[in-house]
Amino acid sequence: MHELLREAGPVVHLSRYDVFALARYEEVREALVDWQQFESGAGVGLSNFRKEEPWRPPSLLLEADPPLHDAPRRVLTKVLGPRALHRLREGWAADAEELVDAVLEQAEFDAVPVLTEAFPLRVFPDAVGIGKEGREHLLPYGNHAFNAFGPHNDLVAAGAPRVPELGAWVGAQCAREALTDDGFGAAIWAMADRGEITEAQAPLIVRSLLTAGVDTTVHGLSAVLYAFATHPGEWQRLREQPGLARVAFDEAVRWESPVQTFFRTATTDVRIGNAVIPDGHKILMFLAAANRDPRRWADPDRFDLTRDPSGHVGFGFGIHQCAGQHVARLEAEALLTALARRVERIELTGPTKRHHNNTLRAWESIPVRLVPA
Ligand code: HEM
Ligand code: OVM
Repeated sequence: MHELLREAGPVVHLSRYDVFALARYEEVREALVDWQQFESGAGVGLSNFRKEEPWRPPSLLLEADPPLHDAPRRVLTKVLGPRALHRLREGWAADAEELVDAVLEQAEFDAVPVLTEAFPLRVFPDAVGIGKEGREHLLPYGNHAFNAFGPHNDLVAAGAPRVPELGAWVGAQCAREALTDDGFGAAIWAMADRGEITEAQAPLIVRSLLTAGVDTTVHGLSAVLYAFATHPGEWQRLREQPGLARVAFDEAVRWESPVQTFFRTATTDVRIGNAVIPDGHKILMFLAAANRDPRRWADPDRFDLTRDPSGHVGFGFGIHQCAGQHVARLEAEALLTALARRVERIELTGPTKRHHNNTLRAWESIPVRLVPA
């Protein structure tokens, strides 16, 4: 389908939803960068916030445009930046080693619950600084948030009944009093004390971390694990050169695009090629199609550690480019490094199963055997 969309033209009108689809690398990247003509404030899903009520108060990051976007973004850039993450590095590496040691006791297991969900859930909520109670709500909440970008189908309907309960729990975790004094959450509140953001903005910025920070890394780690399970030669390469862990993760994000799509809204009539996207219409950016566009990538369907994946749009591009990408890379580096040290081969032992989500390309089950080194 992605190939058909790319080959149909630089922009494709999808009549069922009256949206304009971009699937080529150049056009997707151009739309991501051009926040003036392609706004986020009307929502980055199918629904137009100017006409339809959002399912929760909009994100101050994802669903905001400059100048409102500026201060929250500056805050997250600092809070999730290299200096803050450096403090977590050793601890996360030790956590990964401990987890890998423990799973090597089992002959065969499902890598999704046991590794790719377990690791982010072990390190990320503590790094934000939320309490120990209720953490089982994080994945369902994030899953629903990614479904809620639309379309309004059975997946959204199935998640809707739990929104009051999950939303109330997430909201409560964002309060200053609910957060430890040494995490990302406290650092966001400290920015409010310094006047960088208001006290009303702080909890919503914490909410962004709890919404976007768990499911994404789970499915990103699943993607890289599945890639290695099905590309044993690339696993050997990583074992010989563990310094490739970060490149491997970015290549997996390019190859699989755990976040498949985001929308924008045209702020004026926008010409692309010979077509005009009318003011107020929705633009659907196929990040995954752009990440495999043969116009940009040689042999795009290959998972290949020798390629330079930089420039992929799996984390977006421009002013909204993923604020948590360094967190995601650090988690991946910790887990892959621990695995590369101890595991000779990753073998699939049964059929894998997809997890269906409107926005995420995700796994429900990846049965594996890890052959110890
Ligand atoms: C934005 C993907 C992990 C927090 C984005 C965007 C993408 C993305 C494509 C751009 C949205 C747009 O242009 O409209 C991913 C992927 C991840 C990941 C593939 C993991 C493999 C994380 C993590 C966090 C996070 C771990 C939090 C710690 C955010 C936030 C934004 C964002 C707050 C909004 C930034 C803004 O609008 O300025 N992410 N993400 N993400 N991501 Fe991530
Ligand atoms: C947010 C957010 C950011 C990125 C992705 C996302 C549900 C949410 O700021 O809440 O997906």
